[in-house]
Amino acid sequence: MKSLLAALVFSVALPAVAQPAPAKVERAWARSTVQGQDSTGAYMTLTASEPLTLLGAATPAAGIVEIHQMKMEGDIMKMRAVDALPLKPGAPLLFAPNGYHFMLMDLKAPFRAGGSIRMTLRFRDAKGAERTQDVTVPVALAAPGGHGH
Ligand SMILES: [Cu+2]
Repeated sequence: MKSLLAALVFSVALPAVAQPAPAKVERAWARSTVQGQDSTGAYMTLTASEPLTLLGAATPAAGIVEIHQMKMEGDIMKMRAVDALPLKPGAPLLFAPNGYHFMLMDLKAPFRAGGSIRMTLRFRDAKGAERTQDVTVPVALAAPGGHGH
């Protein structure tokens, strides 16, 4: 029974290893928190190599992760949750303060600059199959790499 289970796990795990990452992830970072703060933003640039829809993300560091969009409505900056985001192959999609971002809520511990969190991005590909991608996201006070956009 044990060896059958091991074989099953192996055969299930194998295709995931062989599959290339659905998207290129660049400039990932999450904003560090101050005492008592229980939500923060995570940012990155995603470039898909095939048509993808971003469905969401998860991290052990937060109870809830939502895709948010910041938008000016008149003179007021408003934030709203987005269900899913289409990614065009080769067209970088920016997650940045004042734009799309991952809203991390119900944080399990303070986010300290210099540390990092693990995030799992969830996509749907053109065939309707769900794909996931693990990302290591450094925690920082501000966007790394100066003023690059
Ligand atoms: Cu937000």
